[in-house]
Amino acid sequence: MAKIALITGVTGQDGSYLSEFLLAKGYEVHGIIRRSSVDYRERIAHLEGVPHFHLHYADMSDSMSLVKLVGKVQPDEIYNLAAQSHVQVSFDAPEFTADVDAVGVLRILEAVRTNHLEKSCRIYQASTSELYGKVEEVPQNENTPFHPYSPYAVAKLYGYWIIKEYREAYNMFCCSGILFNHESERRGETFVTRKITLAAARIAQGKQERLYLGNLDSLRDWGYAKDYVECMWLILQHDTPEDFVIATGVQHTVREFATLAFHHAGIELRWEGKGIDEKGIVESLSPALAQGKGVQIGDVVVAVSPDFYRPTDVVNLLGDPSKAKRELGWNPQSTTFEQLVELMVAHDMKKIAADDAAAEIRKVNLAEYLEKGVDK
Ligand code: NAP
Ligand code: F7E
Repeated sequence: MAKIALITGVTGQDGSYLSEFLLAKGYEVHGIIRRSSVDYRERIAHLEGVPHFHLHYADMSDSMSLVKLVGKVQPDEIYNLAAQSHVQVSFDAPEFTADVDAVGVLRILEAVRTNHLEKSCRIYQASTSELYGKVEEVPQNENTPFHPYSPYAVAKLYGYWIIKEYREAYNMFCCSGILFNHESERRGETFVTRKITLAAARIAQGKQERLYLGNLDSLRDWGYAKDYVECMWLILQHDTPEDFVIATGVQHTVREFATLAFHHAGIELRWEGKGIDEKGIVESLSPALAQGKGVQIGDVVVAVSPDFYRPTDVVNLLGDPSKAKRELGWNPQSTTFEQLVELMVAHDMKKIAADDAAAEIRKVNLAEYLEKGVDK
């Protein structure tokens, strides 16, 4: 019998990679989707219609939908990835964030208990390095005290503790993966890495003049999302239910990420100024770009905007993945920082060129429509 997995957040970056990973392992995969007026299934479009991949409407804020779905699917494993996952947005929508990211976890646990699956169903909770927040030690491991520093992190802290509580109170196999930032070519476009790789590609192709960022000094431990979903699965295959830090153990600033991303787009940057006045200036160009009419040496292509500062910012995340290496046999360095940046930029260089071709076709279609009219 194939194992049955239920994934909340299946349309997200991690949900899409995890679906592929579990299907390849022979699982029957069920995912939760929400009704939307626009198409948001881009990341899983290639999986729709694949045998053993099923989508169901439900919502993390709707207990009944979760209870009914867990009863119908009877999962062996639940991967709870659904969340309002943007830290800056959590300052603007704190109540929604708490409902989905905190109480949503409780709803999943109760849906499992209501269906009497607590002895058979294992649950993975997408916890986060944001729990360490205003960090109390560097690097951070499973025993580092938490100091959440945003509405998102506070909501996720509830999720972490309610998972621990149900593990102890009801002897359930439920665990947190404390994952540090993980990125990919499928990363949401407003997270800093993807915002940078897309902008570097647009600037190199003459489609954007400047990229505005917030705190350039912020330090992150960035890994590759495709490598990290394996850990979610390994955590649920472990003999005992435990929490694990998943990280690379290597740290870089936002500025370093931008410098490397622009390098792969053919633009060498030098940095001038401090704080709000800091600028990324074009120092030199690849031979291909040097011949073009777009970006020029001396152009300011990166500037700082206070719009992207947060009321409280987490600035020094570095994970210690020793436990995951030792107990799960996981290799945190299978994709390095350098490889990650390179593959994201390569993807976005192609995407921006292709988007342009599509926009050209739309322009021609629109011109034809305007000329001929709708009914002619
Ligand atoms: P993501 O791309 O933002 O995806 C979030 C997913 O949650 C989407 O599928 C979204 O559905 C779904 N969702 C949001 N609200 C929902 C609701 N009310 N009901 C049902 N589904 C809802 O996030 P990600 O990067 O894949 O991250 C996955 C999980 O890991 C999240 O819980 C995140 O907080 C956590 N995490 C991420 C990182 C990271 O670096 N990526 C690190 C640590 C922890 P729609 O498509 O319909 O919006
Ligand atoms: O910010 C700084 C910003 O939004 C990283 C989520 O997946 O990882 C993610 O949360 C850093 C912060 O990710 C801009 O101030 C500078 O210090 O890419 P981010 P995040 O906040 O770390 C954790 C582990 C999660 O759990 C979350 O779900 O970059 N930064 N300039 C900027 N950030 C953004 N977004 N945009 C800027 O322009």
